[in-house]
Amino acid sequence: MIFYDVIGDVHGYSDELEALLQKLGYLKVNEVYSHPGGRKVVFVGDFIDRGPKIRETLHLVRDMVLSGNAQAVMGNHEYNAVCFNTPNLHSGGYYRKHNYKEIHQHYDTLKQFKDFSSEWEMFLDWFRHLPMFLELDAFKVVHAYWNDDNINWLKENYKHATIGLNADFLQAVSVKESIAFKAVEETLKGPEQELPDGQFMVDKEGTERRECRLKWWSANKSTMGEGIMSCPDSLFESPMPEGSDLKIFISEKPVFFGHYWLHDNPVIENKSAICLDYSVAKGGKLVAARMEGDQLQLIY
Ligand SMILES: [Mn+2]
Repeated sequence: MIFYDVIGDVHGYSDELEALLQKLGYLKVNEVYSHPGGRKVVFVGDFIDRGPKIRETLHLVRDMVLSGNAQAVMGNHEYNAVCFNTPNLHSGGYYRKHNYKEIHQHYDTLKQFKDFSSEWEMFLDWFRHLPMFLELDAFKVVHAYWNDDNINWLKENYKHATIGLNADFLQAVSVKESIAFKAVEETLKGPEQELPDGQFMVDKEGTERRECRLKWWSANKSTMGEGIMSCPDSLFESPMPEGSDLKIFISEKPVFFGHYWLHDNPVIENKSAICLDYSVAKGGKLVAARMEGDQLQLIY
């Protein structure tokens, strides 16, 4: 029986990652972190962008994966990096635009790999072959959202170990409204909820948006304040818009995910769906879920 520690979004904060691994009892042996009791780590993705030590983070995580001490799923930032670096032979350019917005989001990674381009190619190739979900004996892992239809589509169509994110796959996903687009977009970025007419929220880039991130894992969706992220104050007590998915997510095996930039102290709201992203890249905490049989503990 192998026991696991699932770790949230690292975003280039390798010092915090090392501190957490040490707290969890992992030791650096022959340059790679491993656990003397045979425990393994699962990473929920989003290793790059934002933080000061992106290269160090990637080396640490990839070395743990290649030596069998960890598994990792792809985050939207790894997916975006692959798209940013893959030429679109159908319409020119790349599968992710190279405008100011995209460059700004990706800037810390570009800067830190400026003199290490062949190393960056190696990591990009590793990203191309990361799974988008994991289903283990006792739990499941995904970067943003577990939806059985999306996961089943990925099982059939995304062969991470062999083909991975090749140009054909990226082309299929680039067609908005396709099943491929929905499966990848929602799995890596989560489902969205449209606000009622005339309402909008202001995102972290200062852009007005009618689409909000749906708190799909929320154990209570009776008001918009509980059902969506960054809910405008004026809508906090309003009921969720008609047609919203108000079902409470239930899963026999807990689903661990990251992506949502939660803050305050880590809590388990819904035992079926547990977010581990507590915004280490915004002064928050890097969080692990320690699984021991049926026991689950958040460590940070
Ligand atoms: Mn993310």
